[in-house]
Parts: sequence; structure tokens; C-alpha cells
Amino acid sequence: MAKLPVPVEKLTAQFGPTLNYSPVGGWQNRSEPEKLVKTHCCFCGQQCGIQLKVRGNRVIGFEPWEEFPFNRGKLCPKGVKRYLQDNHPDRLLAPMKRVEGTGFVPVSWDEALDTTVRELQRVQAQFGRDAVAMLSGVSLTNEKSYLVGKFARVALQTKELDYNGRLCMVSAGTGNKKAFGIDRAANSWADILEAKVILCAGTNVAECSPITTDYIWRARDRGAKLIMIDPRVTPMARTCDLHLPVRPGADSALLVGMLRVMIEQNLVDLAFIDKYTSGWEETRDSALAMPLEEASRISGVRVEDIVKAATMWGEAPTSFLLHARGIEHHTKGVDNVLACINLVLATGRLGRPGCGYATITGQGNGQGGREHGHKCDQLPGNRDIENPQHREYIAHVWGIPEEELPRKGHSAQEIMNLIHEGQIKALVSICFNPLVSLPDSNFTREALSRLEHYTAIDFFLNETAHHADIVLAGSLHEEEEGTSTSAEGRVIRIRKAVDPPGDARTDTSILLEMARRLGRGKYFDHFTDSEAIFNELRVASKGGTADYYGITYERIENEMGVFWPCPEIGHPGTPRLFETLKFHTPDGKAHFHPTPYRPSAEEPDEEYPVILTTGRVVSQYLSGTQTRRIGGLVDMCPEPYVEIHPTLAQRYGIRDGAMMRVESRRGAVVLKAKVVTTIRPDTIFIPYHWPGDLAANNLTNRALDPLSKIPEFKKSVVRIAPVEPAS
Ligand SMILES: Nc1nc2c(c(=O)[nH]1)N[C@H]1C(S)=C(S)[C@@H](COP(=O)(O)OP(=O)(O)OC[C@H]3O[C@@H](n4cnc5c(=O)[nH]c(N)nc54)[C@H](O)[C@@H]3O)O[C@H]1N2
Ligand SMILES: Nc1nc2c(c(=O)[nH]1)N[C@H]1C(S)=C(S)[C@@H](COP(=O)(O)OP(=O)(O)OC[C@H]3O[C@@H](n4cnc5c(=O)[nH]c(N)nc54)[C@H](O)[C@@H]3O)O[C@H]1N2
Ligand code: SF4
Ligand SMILES: [Mo]
Repeated sequence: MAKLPVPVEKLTAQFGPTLNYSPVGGWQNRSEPEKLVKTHCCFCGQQCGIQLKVRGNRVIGFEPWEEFPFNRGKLCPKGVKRYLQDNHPDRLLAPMKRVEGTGFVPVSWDEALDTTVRELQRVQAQFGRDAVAMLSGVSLTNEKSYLVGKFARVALQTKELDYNGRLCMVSAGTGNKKAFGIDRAANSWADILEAKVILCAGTNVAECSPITTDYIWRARDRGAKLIMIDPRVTPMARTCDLHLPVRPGADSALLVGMLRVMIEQNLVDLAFIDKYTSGWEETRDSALAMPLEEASRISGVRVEDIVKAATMWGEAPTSFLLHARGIEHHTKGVDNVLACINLVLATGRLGRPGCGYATITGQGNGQGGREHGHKCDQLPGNRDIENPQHREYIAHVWGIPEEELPRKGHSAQEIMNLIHEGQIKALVSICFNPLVSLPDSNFTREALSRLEHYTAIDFFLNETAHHADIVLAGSLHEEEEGTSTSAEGRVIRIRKAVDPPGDARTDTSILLEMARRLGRGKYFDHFTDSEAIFNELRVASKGGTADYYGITYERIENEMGVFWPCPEIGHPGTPRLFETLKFHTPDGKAHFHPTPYRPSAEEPDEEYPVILTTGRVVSQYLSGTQTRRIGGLVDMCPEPYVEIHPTLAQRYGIRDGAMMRVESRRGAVVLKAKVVTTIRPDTIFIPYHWPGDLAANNLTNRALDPLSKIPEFKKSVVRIAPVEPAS
């Protein structure tokens, strides 16, 4: 039976208005806290240290945590306002079930959990175990990520588990593993300060990794030069030394062009290449096969600017390359990452002070969450689910026969495709809002309406959960103990400040209770607290590339975090990888890979002549479930808009501030035009944090990178038109 989501009027009638919430009081709330809890921001991968002010089981404010070395007390607007989620009127305080035609009604935990377990077991009995899928998210701590992985494989016994990092850092992870055999920033951010040239590719640093901005500024104070590759002149690019306004989807052509110039001008380190790398000849030949004019034509960057970038990078004594989703959200995301790594390897600038490379992690625990087993192809410690020894080891840690361990499943978008096809019939989600964050929202909505059963675990009723049969009221970041791993690879402590309010429960206790009711309690009952889960994670990760064995809660607190790999208790941790120039590949060498240019899944044509790219604004976070509920952040950017260059706007008769229509092969949106000179004239940009009619993902394409399975969020094609005001 096709199920309709609950109409928004019904939801808001029950839960009150969701927008523009500001807590009553303001100054009145500034009563003295009873305690200050040192923890970290729940939002992005910078994982800033913060102190939460607590009074009577409520978080009432924050103080900077000056001693935490990464951000030294600094915070961005989201970190400053995050505490306003705690007492928010939309907070889910009890489990609920959806009653057709009525909306959501509160039910007892027994009823909610019994219904979930009964339905999951029914679907599995009728259609097989893999007809149930689980989708998870990396705003969750390491402990919860590990627990979800074990829960799906041991309690649900399904292979269909994947996570929202699939929309985020998987191209970087795949590229890093291919080149280095390990998936982590090669350096702590301290090395940025020593770099003389910093190259940022596809990252809006100022808005999306605000504390990294501080590192780059400090490096520039010491004389570093900054190169930025972005189709937009982002806030940080406005002052950089060289901005390369690449055509979306053409980074590999530009980067290969730079490599060619470096080869021709003898700016490559042949001694390093010879001793520590493999694959150079093919990569060099492939770069030399691309004429510079061709690289310029494809990338839309002038030949002289490619040469300038190559010489700046090539001649630098020290350098740091940072990239993010701008190059990774593509059907050739992995190639783009490898093209960046080729520049780093060609100059041999790794493993020593001021010489570094990193992808900037996105979600809060985007790093740790991608290591401990909730990816469809992975087991804890960043082990491979298809590797017989890896399977044997984890099966042993979990106390199950190896044959019972499910094999590789499908990626997040592929799971949604299988739901759409009717092969997957039931879903459990935690910490993921795919209706807003997956490409092609109309497709996702259709898929969700075909599910026979759906249980969502969240603390707010996100847009995807409107389609759920059962919603389980879970916990906020500050309601459980745990650990997280920052963009630098530093494992840090998340501290519990308060208990979940009302009848809400911790995510951990919900998963443990479900495991018990699924008859698999014996594999989970020893998890008496978060530390017990962490201690099993340590053992499970031992010997893997992401080895946490030597990290304990006590050490993290004493040392302000520990960098993995940390294989033994006495090991100091590893802030800088590759100091011995031994890589984690089978031959111990770093690998070059040729990255010849190939077009994106969609290229402009007569029907859809304009390129659409999507991304973020500083005040909103991801699908907006959390930040669209915080008044001060809503005020900073109340609605999405279309950034469009004056030339393009003029061609279509679109005025600044007027409504315009953007249409792709998949859907359309009508949004306000923001006419700016800071974007390429062939490209428009829409921030994606809003749902429904305002969602950028009504337009985007479901095409995936063949290796990483990341969707092509950064490039689709559209047609545009002004919308005449009704007369
Ligand atoms: N304020 C805020 N901060 C966040 C988040 C948030 O939602 N809001 N989310 C966090 C998460 S999960 C993530 S993944 C990170 C994302 O951090 P970023 O990757 O820095 O952010 P995006 O806005 O997705 O994209 C970055 C830039 O890529 C550019 N771009 C688009 N297409 C291309 C291309 O083809 N090539 C190149 N070179 N550039 C291109 C866009 O113009 C944009 O400026 O931010 C994290 N921090
Ligand atoms: N067009 C376009 N689409 C994109 C992107 C883009 O650049 N352009 N970026 C992509 C990227 S990089 C990302 S990371 C994804 C993110 O997409 P999502 O992961 O879907 O976005 P979130 O808003 O993080 O959704 C997480 C949900 O988890 C809940 N949550 C947060 N913390 C917890 C917790 O501790 N426990 C529980 N139980 N729930 C929790 C929140 O309330 C929210 O409902 O979006 C992707 N989609
Ligand atoms: S930079 Fe990221 S971690 Fe730091 S306060 Fe802002 S959102 Fe939070
Ligand atoms: Mo992300």
C-alpha cells in the first residue's frame, strides 16, 4: 500500500512552529551554571572544543574552551548557537507511531519497539534478511558507529548497511587508500602553519571549515601564498594570491595541466619519486599527452594561470594541499582526489614539517565514523569485509562464526534504488535525512513511500522521518559519553552533560534494546556503558590500518586527544603520517595514478545549457534539521537562493532579488536570484540545506562515481527563467 507522508500542518499542529525559534528569556537565561562540561561541537569535522554550561539537566549556554589546542577557544556561528537545540520545543520526547490520516501519536517504548521488531522479522521471514536495510550517520560518536555496524551485521544480520559519509568523504577515502593505503589526513593542522604554499581545491574554507581559516591566515602571516580552485570566489578566495575559477567537473584537467608544467619545468622531485613511489611513468606520460591549451579549454582556466599555479606549487620549499567536496562530489571524485595526490607526490612534500596533505572532513565524526564499520564494504579498523583474514578476525571478536558475517552490501544511494525497485522492503535509519540530502528528491520520496516498514531514530522529526511508521526518540550529542575523531585524525572525548529529556532514550540504549528483542542480546549485553563499547572497538581495530588499540578514555583526557594510528598503550599516537616514508600499501610505496579527463554524467546542451553546482552557507548545517530550528542561524540565511553572474542573469532577464525558476531533467525549484560577480558566468550555485519545494536536490543527478559511489552533487545541468510576478 502506498503511504503518504504526514502533512506538515499536522506535524506543526502537534509540535509547534519549527522555524525562528528563540528561547524565551535571552539574558534571563544567564543564570549561573551548576557545572561546565568540556566537550566538542556536535556539528562539523573541525570538532572544536567547547564548554557547555549546565543547570538542572539543561544546557543553558556555553563558554569557550581556550586550552583545547585545535581551536583555542574560537567557534563559528553554529558552535555558538548549538546549545539552543537542547530545550527546543520540537525535541522528540517520546516514541511515536504514524497513524494514517491522523499523524504521529505518542506510544510506549514497548509498543514502538515491539512493532519495529515484529515488522522487521516479518519482512525478513518473507523476503530474506537483506530485505531489511539500515542507514546510519557520522554525527554519531565512534562508539555508536561501531555499535550500529555490529547491530546491523549481528542483530539484524543484513548486509545492507551504509551511511551518510557515502555522500561526503568516500571519494577522498577511496583515493587515499589507493595512493597511500590509509585513509586519514596525512598531517595535523600544525603543519599548515609551516607551509609556504597552500593549495585549496574545491573547499569553501571560510564558511565550511571556519577554524581551518585561522590556520591558513596564521600561515599567511608568516609569508605563505594561497591558491584556491573554485568556480566561485568564496570569502577566502577574495584575498588569495591566485584564484583558479575552474569549470565544475573539470578539476582533473586543470591538475593534470599543472603536473605537465611541473614536469616540463623540472619542478618534480625525481629522487623522491624513484625511491618512494610507483606508477610515475604512466602518470607522467598521461600528463604529457594532454596539451596545455586543452587543459585550459576544458577547465576554463587561462593557460598563464595554470602555469603560474604550477610554478608556485612546484617551487615551494614546503606546501600543504587541502581539498573537500568541491572536487569529491563528482562521478570522477576519486580521480580528482588522485590528481591532487599526484601533485603532492611529484614534489615529495609529505612526512616532514610544513609538508602535508588532507581532505577536510565534513561531518562531526566523519573521520572516526568512516573507520569502524558502518560502511557497506567495511569492518572495524577500516578492514575489508571481503578479506578472509579480516572477516575471521572480526567474527572472532564478535563471537560469531565467520560464515554468519554478512558480505559486502550496497551503498546509500544504491540502497535507495533497491527500495525504489521493491527489493528492499524495510528500513531502519539513525542520524540521516536522505529525503533532503540524497540527489533527486522526487525519486527518494517515491522510494520511501514503497517501504513496508520504516523506523527512524532521531531527536527531531526530520523530513525523511515524516514517512516513518515508527519514530524512536533518540539522544543529542551532549546526552551520552563517547569519542569522536576530528579532521586532523585526533581522537577526542565527547562528554555527557545532561540526560535525555522526557521519555527520550540514548541512541545506545535503543540499539541495545532492539538487539535484545531481536533475540541477539548475548552479543551486546556486555556493553554496560560507552567505555565498554570503546574498549571492544579498540580490540576490533587492532591490527587494522585505523588502529585505536592504544587509545583509552583516560589518555584522551590527559593528552587533549590522541592521533591514530596508535597501536599500543605506550605509543605516542601519530600526528604526522609517513615520517618514515613507508606507506601502508602492499609494496610500502605511495602510488601515482593517471587521471585522464572524462566528462561528467551530465554536460550542458541546448535543452539544459547552464551548469548547476550546490553546497553550503556558514549558518546552516547539512539537511538543516538542527540549524533550521535555531532562530539566530535562520536569521543569518532564512532561505535558499540562486547565485548567478550578471552576464547570465542579463541574458535571461533575471533581476537581483527577483524569483527565478531552475529546472533539470528531474525537477524544478523557484528561488530568489542573487546576482553576484563572484561566480563563473556559465554556472549557478544553490545551497542545499532546505527541504520540499526549496530543495536543491529536486534538481541533482543520481549518477555515482564508479569506485566511491558518491553522487554527483557538484554538477548537473539546468535551464533557467525569470518568474514573472503575478499581476
Ligand atoms: N557551515 C557549514 N559548514 C559545514 C557543513 C555545513 O553544512 N555547513 N557541512 C560539513 C560537511 S558534512 C562537509 S562535507 C563540509 C563541506 O565543505 P566544502 O566542501 O568546503 O563545502 P561545499 O559548499 O559543499 O563545497 C565547496 C566548494 O566547492 C565549490 N565547487 C563546486 N563545484 C566545484 C568543482 O567542480 N570544482 C571545484 N574545485 N570546486 C567546486 C563550490 O563553489 C564551493 O565553494 O562542510 C562541513 N562544514
Ligand atoms: N545537493 C547537495 N546535497 C548534498 C550535499 C551537497 O553538497 N549538495 N552534501 C552531502 C553531504 S557532504 C552530506 S555529509 C550529507 C548530509 O546529509 P544528512 O546526513 O542526511 O544530513 P543531516 O542533517 O546530518 O541529517 C542527520 C540527521 O541526523 C540527526 N542527528 C544528528 N546527530 C544525531 C545523533 O547523535 N543521534 C541521532 N539519533 N540523530 C542525530 C539530525 O537531527 C538529522 O535529522 O548531505 C549530502 N547532500
Ligand atoms: S567550526 Fe565546526 S566544529 Fe567548530 S564551532 Fe563551527 S560547526 Fe562547530
Ligand atoms: Mo559532508
